[in-house]
Amino acid sequence: MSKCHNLSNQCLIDKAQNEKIDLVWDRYEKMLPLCGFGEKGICCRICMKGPCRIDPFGNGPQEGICGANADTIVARNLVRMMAAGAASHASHGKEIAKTLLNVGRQTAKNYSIKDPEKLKAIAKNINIDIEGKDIHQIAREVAYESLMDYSRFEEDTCTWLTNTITKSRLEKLEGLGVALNNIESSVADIMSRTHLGTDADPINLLLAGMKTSLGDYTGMQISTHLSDVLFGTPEPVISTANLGVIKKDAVNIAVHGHNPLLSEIIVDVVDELNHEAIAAGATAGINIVGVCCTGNEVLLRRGIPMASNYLSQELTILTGALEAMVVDVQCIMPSLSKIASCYHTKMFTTMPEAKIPGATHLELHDEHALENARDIVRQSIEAFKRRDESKILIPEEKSNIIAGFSTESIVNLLSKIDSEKPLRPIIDNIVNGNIRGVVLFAGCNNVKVTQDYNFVHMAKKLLENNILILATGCGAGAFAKNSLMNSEATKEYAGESLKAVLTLLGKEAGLDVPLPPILHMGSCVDNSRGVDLAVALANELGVDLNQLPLVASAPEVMSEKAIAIGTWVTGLGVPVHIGLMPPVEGSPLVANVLTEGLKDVVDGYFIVEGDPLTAADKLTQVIEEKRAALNI
Ligand code: BF8
Ligand code: SF4
Repeated sequence: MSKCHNLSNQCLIDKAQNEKIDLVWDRYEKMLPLCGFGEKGICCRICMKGPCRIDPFGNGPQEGICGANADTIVARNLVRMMAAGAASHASHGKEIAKTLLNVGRQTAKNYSIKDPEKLKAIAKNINIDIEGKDIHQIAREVAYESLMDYSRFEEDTCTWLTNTITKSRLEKLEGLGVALNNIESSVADIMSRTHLGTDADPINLLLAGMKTSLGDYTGMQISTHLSDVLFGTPEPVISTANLGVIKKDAVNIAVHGHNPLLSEIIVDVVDELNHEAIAAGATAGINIVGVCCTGNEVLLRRGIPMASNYLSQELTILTGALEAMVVDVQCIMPSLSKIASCYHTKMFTTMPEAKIPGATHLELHDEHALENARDIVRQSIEAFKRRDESKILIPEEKSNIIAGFSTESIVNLLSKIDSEKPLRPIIDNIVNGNIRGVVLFAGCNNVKVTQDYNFVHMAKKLLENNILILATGCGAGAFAKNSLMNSEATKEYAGESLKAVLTLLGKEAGLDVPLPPILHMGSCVDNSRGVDLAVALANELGVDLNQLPLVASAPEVMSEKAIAIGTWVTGLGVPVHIGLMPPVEGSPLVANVLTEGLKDVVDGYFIVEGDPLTAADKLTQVIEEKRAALNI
């Protein structure tokens, strides 16, 4: 078995070439040069008089056939991206809320309330009186109240927005008219106002975009916290990451996508079916591995190893040792089914809204979830028998990681040091400068950047500058795969004062080793955990979010969801770095609003910087400016 020492597992890319299988990088090459109009956001397909495109050099048309100019077209396209992101995160949350409702009604027999204390804490937080109510009634009421955020017609602000941000931030957002009352109507509003001949004012459009992006945030809060109720709140857990987690002697099943409703149940049935895998010749039994955010979900709660983040998802099949690729929703390359057909790998789709030609559709239903999971595992065991040994190439690389840093687990850990005020040790170290600030890394991989390169190089520089890092989504995947989420990374990369703090905190919290310098907080929807921690710190310090020495970064940004996330983070007052320019350059006005104008309105703004080391310097500078303004 040969070794891969490349960030992108080069040996499997070479293998694909030998086997004449196109991967994401090949398809990208074939697509070049990319359409310049599309890249700048100045093509419009909103009606059938077009498509229209604006000449960015000023020689050709400056207006579409209806008279829409570049500003209108760019703003319309951009806010439609935000609405798509919000719809994705919101529907994820809605599925989880509906499952909680069914658990409350005791009709979802395959799910249960794994963290009743968290359910009660949520009820309290969203002003539901729990006195004298049994746990199922509380579940029903919490689920109903959450589902109201999708269906409210009164003008009251969404419950999960109102109760999760600082008071002053809420007032600011309400004052601007962007604190929404209903997630789904905010998405519908974008679709309606961007229809031909409705909203042509770029600023008005962008404000609506901010509103729907806050709907994205609201949906994420619901997804994260109700998932914790159903599947457990993450606690620190030790695991491994990268393609080396795929085992030659096991029935390997990858769970991929975002929604933990099926993957959790698949993990549940492993023990009972392990003997069947062994009987089929897989001496190591069944090995579940994670891809993308479903992977993050089961990593945090169950310690399931992480095989891949977004860009290398196809490579899991190229190992020749993957029996099944089980997907739910979002960020699943349609190419997977074609590549699976070149191997013995079974590909399963499981959600009614996400079918892929060539895949076996085995739909997940509440009442049959266990049977569905057993069926998938048994078909995977059958697939194992059809393996072609000559096609197996599993890279050896895998990194040890510590994951599972929910806000609750951080507070629990720190309460061993100060039970009265658990966040105090972090705050004291931020105030005294041992920790200069915090960067939350989120977002995707993008084929326009060498996979994980920006994440890794930015992080190393920031750690050296004594900046603590939180991570979610494919950012967390990048750090996990590249050995940046363990105690050794603290010793190797953290600056002296950060290293001392993490060593001391690890010791005082009863661990033998330093805390990792990058805390894995979960999947993309778990960016809500980062907000929860920031809100707790802000409240403790008596400041608003925009005053904290805190910055977010998505250095390999790609998806519409990431655009929505970045936008609401700016809405919460926090600067956001992105490593690639979104499709807005065709309108200097819109580009300017995002990088400058937003600052005056919501305090947050976008910083666009492609070079990771320069980006790290810029973020360090922002953090130092925030510190100076706080007089610390
Ligand atoms: O929700 S980071 S590529 S997997 S969109 Fe997708 Fe981007 Fe990855 Fe998770 Ni988030
Ligand atoms: Fe062209 Fe206007 Fe139709 Fe867009 S909406 S395609 S700019 S005519």
